Amino acid sequence: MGLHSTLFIFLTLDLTINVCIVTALERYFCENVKCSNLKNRVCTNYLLWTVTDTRKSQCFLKCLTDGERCQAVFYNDITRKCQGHSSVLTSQDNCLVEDGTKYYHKCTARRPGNCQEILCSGQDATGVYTIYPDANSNGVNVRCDMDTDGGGWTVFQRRVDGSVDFYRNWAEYKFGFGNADTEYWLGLETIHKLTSQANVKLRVDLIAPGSPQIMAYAAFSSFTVGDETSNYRLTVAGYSGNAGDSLSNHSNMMFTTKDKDNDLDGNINCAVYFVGAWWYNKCHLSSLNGLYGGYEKGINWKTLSGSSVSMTFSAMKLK
Ligand SMILES: [Ca+2]
Repeated sequence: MGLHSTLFIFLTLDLTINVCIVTALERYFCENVKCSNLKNRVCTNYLLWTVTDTRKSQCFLKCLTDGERCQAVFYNDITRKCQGHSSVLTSQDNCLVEDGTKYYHKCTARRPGNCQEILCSGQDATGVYTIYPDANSNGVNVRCDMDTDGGGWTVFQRRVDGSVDFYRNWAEYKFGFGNADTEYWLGLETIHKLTSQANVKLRVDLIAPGSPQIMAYAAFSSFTVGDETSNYRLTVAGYSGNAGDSLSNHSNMMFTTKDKDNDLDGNINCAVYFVGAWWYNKCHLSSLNGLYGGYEKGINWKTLSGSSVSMTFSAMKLK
């Protein structure tokens, strides 16, 4: 009788402790709802270990005791399979998970590199966020478009009201200017870093004036901006949309500002002539950093509105 009582007390204590552990562990892990139940993807790059027939709390505990090495886990409530991962997944990663598998990352997991990673962490409201495009750098504020075409878009150029002067020099275009709340240019250095990953897409949203005004977009399935030694050379391809393609014509061009002429026109500096800064060739089909409201030197996207009409809104975004 005495032995049974002792066992009973032990089991009760054990259960109590377990409940406490579960509660505590749950606080360390955030379910990544946007990245749970993804199918047809393979994540072997980051797989640290697999444990079968285990409870979720034990799965979390194993990841925690693995320290910094383990950043995230997949756990399947049905098969009770637990997989530890060395990295928080991004939109660039391929993951293969079974039906019912959920993805959890440490709530303190590494800082987001772009808006897609912010979306993956469960923050799905359009607004200004801090991203860390370079692991060694300080954060930079950007506007994240979480609504358009699946969300997760990192906005790197935005014109809304003409409140920010875009007729700027090389250094300013290199490092960025303006305010992510209103109008800004993120900076060629940061854009270069953000397009250094594989499979980056570009989307350009535009509003042309008129009554009614015309909303249109141009999407490109591939987009990169080279480093400074290439003069931030643009490569863009794979147009779709309804604004017309006013950018593929600029692919392979270098960036030109009023103080650095890299365009193909031997007589003029296109940035000076058109009061902008762009990947001009000789000179342009598009010039979205042109003069706000400018006539013929404005924010042009010629396939939508010709050369004299200036857009009242433009946003360039990538993911
Ligand atoms: Ca020139």
